[in-house]
Amino acid sequence: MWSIPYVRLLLLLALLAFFTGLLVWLIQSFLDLYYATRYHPILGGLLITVLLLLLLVFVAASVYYLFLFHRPATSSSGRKSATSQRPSLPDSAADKLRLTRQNLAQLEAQMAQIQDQVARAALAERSALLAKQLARPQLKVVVFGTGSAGKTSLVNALLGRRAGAVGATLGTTEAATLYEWALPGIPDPVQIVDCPGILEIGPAGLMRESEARAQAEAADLLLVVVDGDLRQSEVDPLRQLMALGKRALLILNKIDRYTPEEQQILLQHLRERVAPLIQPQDVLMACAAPAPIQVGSQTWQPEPDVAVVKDRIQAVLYAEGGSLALDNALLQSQQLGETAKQIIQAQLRRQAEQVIDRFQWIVTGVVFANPIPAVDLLAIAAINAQMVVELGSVYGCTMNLQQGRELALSLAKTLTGLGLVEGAIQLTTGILATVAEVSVVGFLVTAPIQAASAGYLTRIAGKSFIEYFQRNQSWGEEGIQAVVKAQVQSTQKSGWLQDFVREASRRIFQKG
Ligand SMILES: Nc1nc2c(ncn2[C@@H]2O[C@H](COP(=O)(O)OP(=O)(O)OP(=O)(O)O)[C@@H](O)[C@H]2O)c(=O)[nH]1
Ligand SMILES: [Mg+2]
Repeated sequence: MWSIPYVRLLLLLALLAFFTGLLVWLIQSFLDLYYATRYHPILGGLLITVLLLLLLVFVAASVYYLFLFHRPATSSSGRKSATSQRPSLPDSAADKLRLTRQNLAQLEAQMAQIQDQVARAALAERSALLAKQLARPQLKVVVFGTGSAGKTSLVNALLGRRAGAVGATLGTTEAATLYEWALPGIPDPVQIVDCPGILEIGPAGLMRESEARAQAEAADLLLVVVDGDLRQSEVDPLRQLMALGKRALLILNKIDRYTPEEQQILLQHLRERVAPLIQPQDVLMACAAPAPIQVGSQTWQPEPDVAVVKDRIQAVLYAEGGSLALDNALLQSQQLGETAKQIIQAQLRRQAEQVIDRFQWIVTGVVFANPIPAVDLLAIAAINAQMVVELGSVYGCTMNLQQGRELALSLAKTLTGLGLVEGAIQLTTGILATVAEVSVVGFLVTAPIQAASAGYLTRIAGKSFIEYFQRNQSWGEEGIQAVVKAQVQSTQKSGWLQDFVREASRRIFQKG
């Protein structure tokens, strides 16, 4: 059979021959025309120019198609299709290494901005570990799965010794345990990590699960152990790990509990469930600690059978170990950068919220002290201008009061355009009516209503500005209105206004 690249080459040659013939014919025709018109002052030159242009187009098109032909075709089989959900990484080892180092350097700068010492120390520890790993790569195989699936039994069987305690109850392995494992054909000893089980209930179970997940995230190769069909609650963490770019083998353990027919059905079913995250050849069966068999009055203890799993691990690490380690280091460095970014964002948000908090109370106090018949957005915008400047400085954007005023005014116009002023008055009137201490009768109530509405609108404005600064001083594709509406919805959903009105009536209105 002819291979596809060979057919493509033939097709390309045929096309080239056809177009060359066409070109020769064209040149001949042009030459004839040229000879016929060569003494004409304009037509002769024009024909030569057209001919040259045509030649240029032909050469450019040929170069382009030759380049396309030589580009490596993306394989539709093998690991690529199984990992279609993996993040894309550069091809060359040097690029991966360079990017990882770059990310680690960036992380240093990010860590310097983090105020929370615990979070900073945790990041520093992970980053130091990764740097050490880069300096002296050692492959890490992590055994992951639900409690009692037989993870420790599998580790023991692979190592050929009783390394970890095995037990029928959930939670036998309480902390991740690392063993060195010399595998034939793999230059350095591999690290194999036995994890506590996931999906166990209670605070201790949750703690153990988070440790198992952290280990899994650092794995070069994951062994996901199950002892039956996969539950949806098991598929979800698997999907998350695959999305992080993890390479995994799925091990159906305890196959001595099934007949050969049942084993095949289960295996087939599992292969379908995890496709395309895990390739069929990476879904394997094992019998890590077979139950003893009673033969008459005798008890016979069969040997563990994990040879298929061991062979596959060896083959994967042999063929892909180097690139798996580099991919893993790069992915981990990206993830650390992302975590640091989130911590910094949360920290900035907290600082920004404090600014908003302060201004919402200033505005409420000022409006309460100077009640006027209608909410005066212009007056509020004048105070909010300072809030915008302070919020900008939290996010590293220096702006003067005039710029702050312009932004505050444009937001005030949006609030009016969306009918939020009337909305705020209605909402606060309703809530104030339920706050027994404040009289809702007559003109007296105007001041609290105006004041609480102004405080609420200031908060909406402030939260909208957080979005604006977080997006590098942009309202995003959907514009200022969409941002404001989203803030209104989230503030209403949180029940913040009720608490605020109650607090305001206690702190300000009753004293007024
Ligand atoms: N029949 C059978 N039982 C097995 C097999 N592998 C493990 N077991 C049993 O399953 C139970 C749990 O085994 P462990 O290896 O402790 O399981 P684990 O996944 O490490 O459990 P945790 O550490 O609690 O999360 C033990 O009673 C084992 O004897 C197997 O291949 N066949
Ligand atoms: Mg265990």
